[in-house]
Amino acid sequence: MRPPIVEEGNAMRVKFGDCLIELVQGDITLQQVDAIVNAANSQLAGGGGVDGAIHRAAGPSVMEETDRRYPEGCPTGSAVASAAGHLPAKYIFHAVGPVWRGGTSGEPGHLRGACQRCLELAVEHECESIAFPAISTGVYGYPMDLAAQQSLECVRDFLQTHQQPKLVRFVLFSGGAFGAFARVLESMTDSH
Ligand code: AR6
Repeated sequence: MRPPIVEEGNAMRVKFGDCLIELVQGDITLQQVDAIVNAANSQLAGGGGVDGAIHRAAGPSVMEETDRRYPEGCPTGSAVASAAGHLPAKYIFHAVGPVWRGGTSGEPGHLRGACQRCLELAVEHECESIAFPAISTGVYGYPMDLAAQQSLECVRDFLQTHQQPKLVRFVLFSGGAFGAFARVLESMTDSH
């Protein structure tokens, strides 16, 4: 049976069992969810893009915590958790996506691994809701449509197996990113 699709403005929701995948256009630092995902680097050193925005909004306690708990950083294709400082969320999951090198250097597996580890962390930390940015699609150069395919497939497969977290939201910064994710999510509902 096709799951219901609800579209209103730049928002789209699709139910998978008891769980919801939601796409919105906006700023991830403003999301009222249990956990937000950061697109970090493997040194957890901070940087520009969404990483810079999250650390600025959360305050210095987050970097202090990641320096203390993860002095070795985090490997590409995985993620680590911290508290969320001044943000409305309870946790930040710092995910390290791959740098795009043409697609034959294991990039899809690494993007999926980072996404899946965040979902596992959400379950371990009893998060009912989690918000992702489009990991790797900025400085790391991953093509938006391919990133949307990997990320959404990862979430769909995880929800079908685990039935949690109840809400997985992708917060897309631009209309183009929103459109790319919406096309992939819509195509998934056809084969569901
Ligand atoms: N909310 C949601 N999405 C955002 C926001 C925001 N506030 N700001 C940017 N984006 P990027 P990457 C989008 O470059 O490619 C950093 O320096 C942005 O438009 O932040 O994984 C890290 O320290 C893009 O679609 O992350 C790493 O060194 C997406 O977030 C490196 O960049 C990801 O872009 C990671 O590169």
